[in-house]
Amino acid sequence: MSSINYAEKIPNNVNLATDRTLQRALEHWQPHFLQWWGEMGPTDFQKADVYLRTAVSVDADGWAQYGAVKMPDYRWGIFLADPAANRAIGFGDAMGKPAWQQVPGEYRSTLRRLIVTQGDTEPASVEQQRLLGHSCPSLYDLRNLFQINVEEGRHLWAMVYLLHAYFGRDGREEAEELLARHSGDSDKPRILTTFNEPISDWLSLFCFTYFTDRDGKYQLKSLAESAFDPLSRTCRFMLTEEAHHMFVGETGLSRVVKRTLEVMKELGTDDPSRIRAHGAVDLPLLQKYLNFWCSSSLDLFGSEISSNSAANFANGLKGRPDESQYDDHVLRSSTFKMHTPSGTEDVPMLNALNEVMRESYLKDCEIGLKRWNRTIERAGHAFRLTLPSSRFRRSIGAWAGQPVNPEGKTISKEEHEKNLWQWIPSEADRSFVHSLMQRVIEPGKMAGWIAPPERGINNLPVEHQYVKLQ
Ligand code: BYC
Repeated sequence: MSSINYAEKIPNNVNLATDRTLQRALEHWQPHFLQWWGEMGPTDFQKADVYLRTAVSVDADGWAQYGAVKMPDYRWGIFLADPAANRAIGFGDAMGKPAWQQVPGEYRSTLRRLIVTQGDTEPASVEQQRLLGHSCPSLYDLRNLFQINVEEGRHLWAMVYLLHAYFGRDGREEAEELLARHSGDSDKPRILTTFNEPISDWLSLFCFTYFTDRDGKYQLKSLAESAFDPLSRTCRFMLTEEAHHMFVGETGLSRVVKRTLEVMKELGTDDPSRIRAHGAVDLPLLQKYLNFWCSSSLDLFGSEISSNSAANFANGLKGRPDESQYDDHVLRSSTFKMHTPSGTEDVPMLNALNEVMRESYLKDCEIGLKRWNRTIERAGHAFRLTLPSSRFRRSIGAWAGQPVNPEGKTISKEEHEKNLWQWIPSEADRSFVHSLMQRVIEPGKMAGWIAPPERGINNLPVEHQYVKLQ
């Protein structure tokens, strides 16, 4: 089951050939996807040979094969993790009953909405990043960007497969709509806020892959618990690809910190203007980017108090990441102390699950910061990077629109307005960062604002020509 059939037009491990109607429907969608890729995917690099990995099996070991691929020839397909024998529902009111192989009628529209929302983020991120290739800091980074882009394209395939296979005509229509909405489009924007933010520089890309892809990890893990088994299996395999995207974010930001510290040492200063004049990202500027992308990504968990999250959990549609780590999987009798602008209240745990997930996400985000701060400390500097409070700059939920500073303190509207550009990138900050984004394409060379990676891809040296531009 786990080996992937590449002989077919659409590579898959779901025996697609045995369902001619579904196969035809997906083969009909395939050229629409390729057209979307051509129009909205990375600009101008479609003829380049990119050192990409492609899934060859969904086994834990050795699923990837590496080689030079032109992106439009990437074998996007449908890969589900192997089924777990006799899988039972692991949480909610139907806990212990057999997992569903089909969509129960009463949950059809909610499940479809969850799958569409998940699916919408994948092409959105490709659209957000489409111009970045022109300003890559190295061929190594360019290759990583394209690897992420093709895999996000595959994640779209994952959701489109579910829509086509289990949601009939509505599902097919939704699959078309996934190609019709576009990131930042004023008429048909992407569904979730963060996916309409432009990503026009690599510092933003690294923050996005650090913070937003990590939301992806949490959301996919919670959908991997779903009673709807095909969704669970799809998400389990997607998570193996997601790990690389977060790696790009974490190592990218580590390399920025490293390079900045080198420049600070070289110049013997921590004066931001001198560091900028030397073509590096000063630490307060990096902090602003962290504040921006972290706060935006915190919105992606939804409202603090949510009847959607309660119903999704109780009905078995969406669990908590790593549900088995908890003792109580029904949550009908526990409460959560919730802090909102109107005070502190005990909320039924089921309604607080978005906040529970947001809190554990923030703890996960801390890990990278601790590492970067250790490097900064070792270099002898007092500056520390921090995560903004989950109340800062929120657009969704109880704290939406509240004047709160990055430490989480409510302040006056005037003070908030006056200081906002001290906390998130101002126009001047963004144009400085853009000025650093000069493309470097000599193998092994790096832009001056970022240190080289510690190692190359798949045991190749950093100097390897990861992208052959035509
Ligand atoms: N922007 O009760 P509420 C990834 C909507 S990232 C705009 O507050 P709920 C990736 C919400 O949809 C992971 N709208 O929250 C990363 C709902 O609208 P409807 C993506 C928002 O429903 C990098 C209404 O507000 N996957 O994979 O409990 C690169 C009230 O909802 C936002 C998923 O998100 C927002 N930020 O939870 C590539 C998983 N937040 O439905 C990929 C699927 C909330 O009433 N989605 N709303 O019209 C979900 O599980 C849930 O929809 C959410 C919201 C977690 C997003």
